[in-house]
Amino acid sequence: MSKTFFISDLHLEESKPIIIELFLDFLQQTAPGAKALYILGDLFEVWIGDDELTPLQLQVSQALKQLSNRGIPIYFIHGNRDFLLGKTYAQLAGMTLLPDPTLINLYGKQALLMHGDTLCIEDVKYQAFRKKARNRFNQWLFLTLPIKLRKKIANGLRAKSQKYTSQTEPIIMDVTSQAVEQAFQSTGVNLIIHGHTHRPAIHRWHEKIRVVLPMWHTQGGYLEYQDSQQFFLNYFDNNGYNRLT
Ligand SMILES: [Mn+2]
Repeated sequence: MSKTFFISDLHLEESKPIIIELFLDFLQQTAPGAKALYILGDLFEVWIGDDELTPLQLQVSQALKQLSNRGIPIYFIHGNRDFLLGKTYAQLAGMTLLPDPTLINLYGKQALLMHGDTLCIEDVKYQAFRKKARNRFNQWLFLTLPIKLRKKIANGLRAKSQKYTSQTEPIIMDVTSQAVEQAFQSTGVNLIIHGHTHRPAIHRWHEKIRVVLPMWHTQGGYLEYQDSQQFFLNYFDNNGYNRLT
């Protein structure tokens, strides 16, 4: 049986050693059983450029590279946290960067992969920020700044984002049905896989399926998609596995 794995929203950072450990474990024990691994954004909580790697970033790149060396291709779509992750790091980690969104052929079925933030169009303030942050010139400018200053700006943005998230209605920050419909219609797919909202679920609407990947807060989780077109959201912690169909 062949299967493909999808993960997102690990938000790796030094202050969450349990999640780091779960992920390294996943890469060593579980991911080698997959035909390919897709990371759909927010692998890291913060990313300010490829030019100065933290011990965590280095450790993760080595673990990813090990998996890729075992013959498991790894694909990466940027999240709203790690959108500055560049080709240098991707190469180091043995990952192939993909645009958001990306269409893939999943065992004969077309699937649309995305981080998911572009589906949250009701969040006007975030979308305005996203437009600025994804502007190539702005990114180039940011990356020319000294690392210390970049860290300061990133921390400021993070604090602002946390405050904003805590003060904004969750429904505003969720996907809107209009954007979801548009994504289905414009691509003609029946399957969308994304993360970002931290509301893991398998939504079914007639023949259309939208899988929202789990975030890694207290446990790990991933989508296992089998060549039989069966799929599962699997959760695990140090004590074992749980499966949600
Ligand atoms: Mn996100």
